[in-house]
Amino acid sequence: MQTIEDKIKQKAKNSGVDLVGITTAEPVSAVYIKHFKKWLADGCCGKMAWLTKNIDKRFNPALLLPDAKSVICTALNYKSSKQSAKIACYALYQDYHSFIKKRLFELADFIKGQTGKELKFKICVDSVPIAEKSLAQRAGLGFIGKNHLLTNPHLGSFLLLGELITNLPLKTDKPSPKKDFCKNCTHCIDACPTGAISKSLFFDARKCISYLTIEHKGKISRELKSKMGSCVFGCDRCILACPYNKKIPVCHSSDFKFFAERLNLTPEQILKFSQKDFDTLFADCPVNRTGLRQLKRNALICDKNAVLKSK
Ligand code: B12
Ligand code: SF4
Ligand code: SF4
Repeated sequence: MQTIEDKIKQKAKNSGVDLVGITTAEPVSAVYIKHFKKWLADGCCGKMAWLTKNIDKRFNPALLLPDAKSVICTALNYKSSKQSAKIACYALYQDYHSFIKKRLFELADFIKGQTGKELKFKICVDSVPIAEKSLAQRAGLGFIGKNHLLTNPHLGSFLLLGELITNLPLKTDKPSPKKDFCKNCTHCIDACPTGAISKSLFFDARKCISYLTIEHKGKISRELKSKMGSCVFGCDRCILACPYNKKIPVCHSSDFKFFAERLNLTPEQILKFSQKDFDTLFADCPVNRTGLRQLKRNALICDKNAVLKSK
């Protein structure tokens, strides 16, 4: 007979996500908390001041939902058959936040129907203060690689995460084994143009092109500008370099809409965009939150980098 856990996993997979695992709502490990606090104290979060808020909630799902007993962790494979060197792969699709949230709301309704009990729940996709990768690792979805991404040994790290915290006690899955999956590999570190990830395993968001192009509103130093290459929005270098991503299937969820028209955009085209062009192309996309002004700032840097490269 199918258990409630089996039914939940089946339902989630039928809705389009690729991985599902269950963990308790206990706080994340003391090592994680120590590491996170040191990371903040060292200023590695740059201007992402929101990361310094709701710290206790980030470490403890039960503070996000009173009576929380379990966390259902999901991951969506978003590898595409074609990639762009300018726009990060996840932004070639519709906005994953609303896509995953919708599936998790449906999952909550399903659980209510199956158990007949009152279900308290909280849905988290990226923007809620919660340690998503750490919980996913504890739910057995994968390991955290040297590129700092949650990586599944069979599905790689083109994965977007979402969680459903519930007051329903559920049988949990085994955490991902604590073995060294990366071994001697340093492909991601070698591929990172700015040294944001390094052999010291220290992630410096201030140097990360993803941070610089998406989150950072102010000026970018000349040195970092030159290292941004052609990245107009986000960066996939440390994902693309990972051997775990070489033989994985592409995104199978046909409902997760892919916008091929975002693939071959040039910095020159972006620099000529009107607000209407921008709104039309990025209406349902994470690029939308970054805004046209910042996208043009990034495009100008990439345009100058291309001119310098051609000399
Ligand atoms: C802030 C943030 C960023 C920041 C900082 C990134 C970072 N690595 O911390 C910036 C803007 C740079 C960023 C970039 C990207 N992001 Co982001 N980001 C987040 C966010 C909102 C919080 C992460 C956070 O708390 N960071 C602070 C650090 C201290 O904590 P941590 O990430 O939990 O990682 C620590 C632990 O994992 C610990 N650790 C534990 N075990 C191990 C083992 C090893 C070997 C190592 C090295 C470390 C380690 O060390 C880490 C560093 O201190 C999460 C969503 C969420 N709520 O969790 C998404 C999230 C991490 N981002 C995501 C994505 C997709 C990206 C990009 C790929 C987007 C892009 N293409 O441009 C890049 C990847 C950059 C990278 N290599 O990490 C996904 C990652 C999915 C996955 N497979 O892991 C998430 C989970 C969003 C989601 N819901 O899917 N992001
Ligand atoms: S996203 Fe780009 S800049 Fe950031 S750590 Fe990965 S390779 Fe380095
Ligand atoms: S590229 Fe190599 S070191 Fe980096 S996450 Fe993948 S396996 Fe680990």
